[in-house]
Amino acid sequence: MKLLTITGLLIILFGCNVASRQEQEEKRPNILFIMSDDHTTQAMSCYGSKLIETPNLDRISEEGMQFEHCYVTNSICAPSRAAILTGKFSHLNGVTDNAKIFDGTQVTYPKILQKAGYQTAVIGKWHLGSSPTGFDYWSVLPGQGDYYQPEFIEMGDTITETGYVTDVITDKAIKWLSEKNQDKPFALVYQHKAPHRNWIPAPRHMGVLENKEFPVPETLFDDYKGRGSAAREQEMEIANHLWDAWDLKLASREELEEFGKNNVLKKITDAKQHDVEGANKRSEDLKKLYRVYSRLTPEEKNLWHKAYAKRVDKYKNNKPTGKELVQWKYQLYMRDYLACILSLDENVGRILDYLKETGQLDNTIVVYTSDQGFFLGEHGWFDKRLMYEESYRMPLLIRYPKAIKAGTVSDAFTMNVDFAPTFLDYANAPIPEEMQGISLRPVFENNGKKPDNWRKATYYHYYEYPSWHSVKRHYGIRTERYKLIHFYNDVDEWELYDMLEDPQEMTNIYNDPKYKDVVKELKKELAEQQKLYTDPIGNQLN
Ligand code: SGN
Ligand code: CA
Repeated sequence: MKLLTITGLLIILFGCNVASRQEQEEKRPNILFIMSDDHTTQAMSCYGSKLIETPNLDRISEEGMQFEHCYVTNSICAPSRAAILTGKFSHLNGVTDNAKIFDGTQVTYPKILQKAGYQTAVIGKWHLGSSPTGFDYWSVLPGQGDYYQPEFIEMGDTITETGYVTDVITDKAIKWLSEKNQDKPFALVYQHKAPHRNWIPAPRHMGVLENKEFPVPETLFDDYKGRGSAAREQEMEIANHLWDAWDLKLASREELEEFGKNNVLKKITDAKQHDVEGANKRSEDLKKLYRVYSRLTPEEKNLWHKAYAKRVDKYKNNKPTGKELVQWKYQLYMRDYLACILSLDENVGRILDYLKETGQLDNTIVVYTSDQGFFLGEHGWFDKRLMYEESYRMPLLIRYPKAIKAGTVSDAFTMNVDFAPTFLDYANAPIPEEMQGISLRPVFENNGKKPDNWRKATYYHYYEYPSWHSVKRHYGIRTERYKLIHFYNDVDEWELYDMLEDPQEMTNIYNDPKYKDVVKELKKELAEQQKLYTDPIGNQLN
C-alpha cells in the first residue's frame, strides 16, 4: 500500500515535471535584437529629443521599458559588438579596438541559444572581422558596408543587393522570419548601418530636412577650459574635422563627374594616401565621396543633386565664415544624420508590424539599442569614443509584455554586457560563469526600479589610440552622482564631474580641494571595479 502511494506520488511528480517543462518550452520567447550604428538618445523622441520624432521606436518604449542609464563598456563599434555577444569586457573578449579581429570560437549568447534549440540569424552590420559563428543563417555587410546597392557576405558568398541599405536589411530580416522553421523559437540579430558616417539618407528622404533649422547645442562652442589634453587634442570637431565633400556633400554634379572621369581612368583608389591638411585634400575628399556616390543609379543621382543643390550653391557663392560657418556645418550634419534616422524608424516599424500581423510580437523580447552613443554637436563634436555622457550612454528599449510592464522607465545602471545574460535567462539556457554582465530580470520584475543590491557603478575602458579622431586612452567609473575618468598612455590626467550639478560635464572638479575625499572614495571604487571585471590595467596603473 505504502509502496503504491509512493509510486503514485512519483508518477504525479514526474508528470508535473514533464508538464512544466513542456509549458516552459512553449513559453520560451523569441528574441529580436535591433541595433543601429551610432544612433544616440538625443535623436530619439522617447528620450526627449528636440531634433526628431521617432514614432516607431517610441512604440517600443511606450509598450515596454526605457532605460535611462545603459552604458557601453568601450564606446566604439567592434568592441561594443564583441561585448554584447560575449557578455564580457574588451580585455577578455579580445576586441579592444576596431582593428582587432573577433575570435569566433569564443562562447557567445547566439551559440548557446542555438544549442538550446533556437533558430539563430544575423542580418546587417557585423563589423567584427571574422565570419559570424553561432548563426544558422547570416548575411552581413563587409566592414562598414555601403548605403546604396550594398554588398553582403551571405553564408560565405559575396552578393550585391539593389536598394538602400536600411530597407534591404529589413527585407532580408522579414524574409528570414517568414521562411524559417515556425516550430522553434528564434533569435534574430538585426543590425543597421544607419546612421553611421557619412550619413546618406534613403532616396525618399533626400532633401526632406534641407529647409529645417535645428536647435544648436549649448556647448557647441566649448573651449575645453579646465578639461585635459584629451578634450583639446581630439580630432572630431564640427569646426575642423568634418570633410566638405565626404561629410557635408558639398560637391556639384559637374565636379563629381569630372573627378570620376579623370580618376577612374587613373585608377586612384588608395584611400591610405589621404592627407587631411595637405594640398591634395579636395581630391582626397572627392575620392572618398565619389566611391559612394558612384554606387547610385542615375535616378538616385538626380535626387541627390536636387537635394543638395542649395547647399552646394551657398558653398560656392556665399560660404559663411567664423562661428556662422560652424553653425552651418552643424545644420548640414544634422540634416543628413537625422534623415538617415527617418528610414531607420520606418523600418523598425515594418518589422514590428510583421511580428504583430503574424501573432508573434507578444512572445518576442524586442530590444532596440545602438552600438554606442554619439555627439550631435555637444562640446563642438561629432563621433563618440569619449566617456562623456552623449557618447557613453546607449539607447535601450525593451518590449516583452509577459515580463515587462508597458510604459515603464528604469534608472538602474545597465551595461551592454548585460544583454547576453538577459537573453539566456529568459530562454532558460545556462548563463556561463565567464559572462560578466547580469540578467536584467530583477529590473523587469521591479518595474524598472533599482533592485536591492544592484550595481552602484558602471565601468568603462577605451583603447583605440593613436587612431582615427585621436581620442586618448582612458578608463573610468560612473556612479549615480559622479564620473571619474583617467586618461593614460601618453598622458596621466584625471577628470571628475558632478553629474547632478554639471550634467553637461563642463567643469572638471578633480583638482578642487573640496572634492578630495570624493576622489579618494571614487578611486577606491574604481580599483574595486577593475578587480571585479579583472581588468589588468588596475594592477599596472593605479
Ligand atoms: C570610420 C569613420 C570614423 C568612425 C569610425 C568608427 N570615418 O572610420 O568617423 O569613428 O569609422 O566608427 S569615415 O570617414 O570612414 O566615415 S564605428 O562606429 O564603426 O566604430
Ligand atoms: Ca558605431
